[in-house]
Amino acid sequence: MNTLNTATISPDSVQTEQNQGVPQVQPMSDYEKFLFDPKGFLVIPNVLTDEEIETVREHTQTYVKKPESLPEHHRSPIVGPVEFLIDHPRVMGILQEVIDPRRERIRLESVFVSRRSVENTNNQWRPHVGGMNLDPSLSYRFHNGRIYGGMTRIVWELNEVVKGQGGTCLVPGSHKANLASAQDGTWPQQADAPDSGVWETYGCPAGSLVVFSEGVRHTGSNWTNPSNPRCAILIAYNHVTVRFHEPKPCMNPVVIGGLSHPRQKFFGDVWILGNDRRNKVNKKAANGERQTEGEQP
Ligand SMILES: O=C(O)CCC(=O)C(=O)O
Repeated sequence: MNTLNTATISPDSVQTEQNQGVPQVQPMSDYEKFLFDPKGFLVIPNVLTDEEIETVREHTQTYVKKPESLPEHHRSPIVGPVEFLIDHPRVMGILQEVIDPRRERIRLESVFVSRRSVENTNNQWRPHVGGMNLDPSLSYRFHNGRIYGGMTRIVWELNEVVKGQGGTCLVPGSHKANLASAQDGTWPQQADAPDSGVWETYGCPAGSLVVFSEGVRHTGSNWTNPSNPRCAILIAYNHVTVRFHEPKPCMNPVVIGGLSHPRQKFFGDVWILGNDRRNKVNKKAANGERQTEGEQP
């Protein structure tokens, strides 16, 4: 089980919370919220600097092609020099708006590297999800002036994406569709044709961020851009009370233990009381305070 409490402490994680300062958050603008709510997705160009893009590309290449050359606790797409992506200020600003304003109520539940190219002839067109969904894992609701979203996908595009040539395709508004639902098997087949007219996609420079509610109907698409392949890191976050994906082998206790302590918390287990209690006990221990009986983490 890849939970916080089973993580192994490695040399990279010895910094304490106190000396790492308060995590930075860049809030969504009102206009971004206005767009995200009805459409269910957003594309934010040029989020990473050139230097950051190079660092992430280099780590991704090594992780994909020669994972054994990395230390064991760096064998994952979002660790080592790249762990800043986990709680990038732009990402936290979005997640704290669409999942929960409290950082400790957000879990990171899945990650993978997406590579597509003109040479890869496997059909990438596999539409999934769509329709108003009240299951907690994929739900999306607007209530009392704020969004309560479930699984939220962050896509870091590390190479240029040319519009219509292989980026993710999405049906805007489909997370709010009332008359058809993927989970009930009533999504109209004709809408899933790539040329049905309901699909939207994007073009963006390397280093851009795409975010979508997993409740939106979406699919990968065939890469037809001969100038560069797709190289992207896709991360799924969810509310701490639910879990959709099984634990990813690349986010095992050794890897999680190699993260800085605040980032390890994104991999806590799916409960609130236990996590809160453990946080309090760990804080007391870090402050050198005595623990009362039964307060073991
Ligand atoms: O690879 C893509 O473009 C789409 C990814 C996807 O289908 C998903 O995140 O569920």
